[in-house]
Amino acid sequence: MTNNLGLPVGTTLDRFIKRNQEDFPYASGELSQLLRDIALAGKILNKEINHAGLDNIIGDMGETNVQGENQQKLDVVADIRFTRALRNGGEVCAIVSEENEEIVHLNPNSKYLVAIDPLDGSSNIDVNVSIGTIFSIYRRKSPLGSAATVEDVLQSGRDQVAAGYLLYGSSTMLVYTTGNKVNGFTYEPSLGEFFLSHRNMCIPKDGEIFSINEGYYNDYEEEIKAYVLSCKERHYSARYIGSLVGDFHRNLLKGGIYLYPSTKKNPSGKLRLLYECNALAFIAEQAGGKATNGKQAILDILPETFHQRTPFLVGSPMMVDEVMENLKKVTSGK
Ligand code: AHM
Ligand code: MG
Repeated sequence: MTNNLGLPVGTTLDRFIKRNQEDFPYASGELSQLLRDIALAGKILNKEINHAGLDNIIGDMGETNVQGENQQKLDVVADIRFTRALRNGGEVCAIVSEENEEIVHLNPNSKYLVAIDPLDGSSNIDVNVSIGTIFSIYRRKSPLGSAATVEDVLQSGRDQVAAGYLLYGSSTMLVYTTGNKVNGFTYEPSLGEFFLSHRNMCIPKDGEIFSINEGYYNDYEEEIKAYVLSCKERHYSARYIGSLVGDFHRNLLKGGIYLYPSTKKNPSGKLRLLYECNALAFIAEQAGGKATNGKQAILDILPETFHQRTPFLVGSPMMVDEVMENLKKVTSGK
């Protein structure tokens, strides 16, 4: 029995990746293996997150437990899990991560590079609220056999060959794109498999949800304040988990906009271009949405530094367009 994509019902992630690989005649299978390695690390991390309260991995780095052992913060544990899976998998020449200052060099003979936020939503880790992993995959520019370079890392989001996220929520999901639609897979823990559950995800063109930290309202630019007020006038729903992956995923399914704009204190916002925004912008565009820093598409920004931050507005295209119109009017003095 097959579904309307011609795929067997109950398609596992492995089968889906394999089928997709066959659609690209020149693919050599390395990207497929790399996606499997990320999924594997996600399964391991999912197990640890589920046990976090019991396993003594909640808390600040530097604390010791009653046995005098160092407690590891879950986001550091996550970084270790993904790095180990990608090192063992052998398909990645280097990783850049929100958790490390510098490039972590892996297999110099591999052609792919990964940028990752291993566990996003720090403030929610210790309180049992949804958190996520965000990743981008790039093809290196430097020759095979050498160490990855800064230029390999500082590519624009348009150069991503794949991107995705894991959401550790009421169920665990993997959502990814290789630049040809967005598909979502739900984890079935007793079988240890991700199954295709959300085919060809498309964001509604318009929505009635706005996600922004209103605690910083007084620090936002006037046009952002005006937009927030107009959402309230229209009785839109305010939904803000404070976990980017969770907020993004909800808006992707239901239609909405997520905003982390510049503030007086942080003119570049908070979110990181390489580890958070590029991947979600790629997914948003593939799903029919938009992502901008208020001036240009996120994917067109040429990064200058690894840990660069950017204002981030992402979601349903009509909602993003509306904010952009307001911003343009102010810039042009109308
Ligand atoms: P993190 O990478 O330190 O976890 O920070 C990113 C998180 C996002 O998941 C979330 O949307 C945002 O920070 C929340 O920030 P704030 O508490 O300033 O609203
Ligand atoms: Mg983060």
